[in-house]
Parts: sequence; C-alpha cells; structure tokens
Amino acid sequence: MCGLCGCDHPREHKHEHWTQPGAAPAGDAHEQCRLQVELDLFSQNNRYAKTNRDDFERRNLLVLNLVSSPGSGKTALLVETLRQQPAEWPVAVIEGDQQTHQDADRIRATGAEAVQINTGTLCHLDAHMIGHAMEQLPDLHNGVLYIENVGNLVCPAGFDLGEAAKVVILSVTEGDDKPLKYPDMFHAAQLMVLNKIDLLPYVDFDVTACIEYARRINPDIEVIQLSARSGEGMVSWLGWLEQRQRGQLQARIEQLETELQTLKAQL
Ligand SMILES: Nc1nc2c(ncn2[C@@H]2O[C@H](COP(=O)(O)OP(=O)(O)OP(=O)(O)O)[C@@H](O)[C@H]2O)c(=O)[nH]1
Ligand SMILES: [Mg+2]
Repeated sequence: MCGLCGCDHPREHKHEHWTQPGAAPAGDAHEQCRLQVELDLFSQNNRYAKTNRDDFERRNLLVLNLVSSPGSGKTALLVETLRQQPAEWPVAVIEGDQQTHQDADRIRATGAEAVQINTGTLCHLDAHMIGHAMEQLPDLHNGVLYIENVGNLVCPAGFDLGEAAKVVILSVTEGDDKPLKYPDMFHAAQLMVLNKIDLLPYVDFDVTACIEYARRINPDIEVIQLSARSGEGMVSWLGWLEQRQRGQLQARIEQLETELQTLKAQL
C-alpha cells in the first residue's frame, strides 16, 4: 500500500512528483490517485457548501468570507464594522486561525457572538467546519454572518464555504502587485477592500495600478478603499453591506413568491 496517499498501488511506484510538482510522467498511477483524492476532497466540500448555502438562504443570512494574507487587517475591519454597523443587524462571526483564540476574543469584546475554529496544520477553513461552527452559534436570522478565513492568499480561494461572497482584503503595506501574483483569490472575490490607506503616504503603493491589476484578473471586482484604523472609507463599506443585505432580501422574497405560486397552482 502507498504510504503517501493510502491507495492500493504497489509501494515501488515512485513519488518524486509529490515533492517536485510536474515531475511525474503523465498517466502515473499515483498522479492519477492524487488527482482523484483532490477531486473527492473538492466535491465533498462542495456538498457541505451547498448544505450551508441552503441553510443560510432559509435564514436570510448574508454570509461573507473574508480572505487575505496574514495581518492585512481582517479582524481590525470586523471590530470596526461591528462598532459602526446598525445595532439592529443580527450578527455573528466565525474566526479561523491555525492557533489561538485571540481574534474571537477581540470580536467578543465588541459584544458580538463569535466562534473560533483552530485549523491546526490546515491553511484554510472548509465548509464542513462552518457547518459545525453554526451549531455553536445562536439561531441567527435576517442578519450578517462574517467568516474570517485563515490568513493566506492561496488555499482559501479554492474552498466554497456556502458564502454569498468572498471579500479579499489587501493592505497597502503588502505591495500593489498582489492581484497578479495571487490571481485565484482576486478572481474568486466579488469585492477587494484596500485597507490601511492611512499608511499610503509612507509606502510605495500605486492604488490605480493595483485596481487595474485586480480588474485584469476579475473585471467585475468591486473596490473599496478604507482604513480600519482611522475610519476613512468605512461609510462605503457599510453602504456596500447594506446594499448586499437588501439584494439578498429581495432575492429571498422572489424565491418565496415563486414557491407560493407553485403551491397555489396545486390547489
Ligand atoms: N495603520 C493601520 N493599521 C491597521 C489597519 N488595520 C489593521 N491594522 C493593524 O494591522 C495589524 C494586523 O491587523 P489584524 O486585524 O490582526 O489582521 P488580520 O488580517 O486579522 O490578521 P490574521 O488574523 O493574523 O490573518 C494590527 O496591528 C492592526 O492594528 C489600518 O487600517 N491602518
Ligand atoms: Mg485576524
């Protein structure tokens, strides 16, 4: 049995391709096995994501998956959002980090409910983890669920959690070329938040170029510039959140009206 992927292929098959991507000859048994494991992983995740999405729709929850490299300001943005957003919005946060409960503690300090997921060696949240985290949260309806993913600009791009949108946060200290270097994430996101704009006078960051790079990857990506520290631009972000909630509510109303018509037709 193969000790790497657990398949039944004989041990003598070579595994160079695991440490040297692309080195495996086409059709290699273990390469096929690895691809199958990946396919199974994604299709299983997609099944859990669909269950989550159905649940979120039923509760009329706007669910946002905040993704970025470590330290871009995801938690800072969430803390500021929770302080400034209308008090009547029901809200909860799922925090993903490899280790520690620090971010969930920062969220709870605002008075909001938060669940911390520690992923250990994993570099991303997956849909199954979100389903379990939901069981630990109060029964939330007609509000917003923020998911702060593990700080990583690569892996979280490939995992659907059942969210309505991925929001990629890029801080101006990271360099304006990131959309080109990590295209999957910017392709998957519906909104790019450019954070830490209070630091623009001190860093070599070309905002126009960055937005052009992001739209080269994803022509439809929306952009909001803000500073979670100074509060500049927060109005645009809160407006975007409100608009998304209204859109979601409208879609839910239309869905219920269609279901009602179907039921009436059966009378
Ligand atoms: N100057 C400035 N600093 C900021 C801003 N937003 C966040 N920071 C700082 O950036 C650092 C990282 O912020 P976090 O909110 O912890 O970043 P994060 O993305 O949640 O980090 P991870 O959870 O570790 O991935 C902290 O020291 C924040 O105070 C901002 O708009 N301006
Ligand atoms: Mg954080």
